[in-house]
Amino acid sequence: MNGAITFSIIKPNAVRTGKAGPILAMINEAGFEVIAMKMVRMTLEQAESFYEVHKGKSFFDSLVEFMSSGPVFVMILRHENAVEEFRKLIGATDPAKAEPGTIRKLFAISVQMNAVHGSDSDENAQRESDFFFTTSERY
Ligand code: IDP
Ligand code: MG
Repeated sequence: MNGAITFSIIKPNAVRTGKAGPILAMINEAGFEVIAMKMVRMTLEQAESFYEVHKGKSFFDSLVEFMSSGPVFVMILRHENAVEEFRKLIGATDPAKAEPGTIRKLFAISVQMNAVHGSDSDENAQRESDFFFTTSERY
């Protein structure tokens, strides 16, 4: 059975340019329920740990530097088939390849600064949610 939660980050470029509100509105309109949310600025070490699956890739150092460059919104979202539905809403990693009307198509500035993160599996949705939120921070 497909899971009911996914984990998302509104990335530093989007927060910095005042796009968190419009992105949250799109998430809300698409029927996702926010069950946990906070604004955090990751340390370099936290970003390295969060993205450890990408360690060794060419873009890793630049990615973790970017992700710790300013505050982000982290959140847990509830929806039927949440991981897959949210990936559809955000669009492809590369905004040039993202479908029209997706969050990344609308708000990304580059492959790296692609405005939002969305978990790629139920297992990672759990891991990423646990990375940022205790049980009492979820509603
Ligand atoms: P995803 O966010 O769509 O799941 P991943 O392949 O998991 O994409 O990559 C994680 C993040 O790393 C991307 O969202 C993007 O910010 C960055 N990234 C991925 N591939 C590249 C690249 O080729 N150049 C620069 N940054 C990249
Ligand atoms: Mg990914």
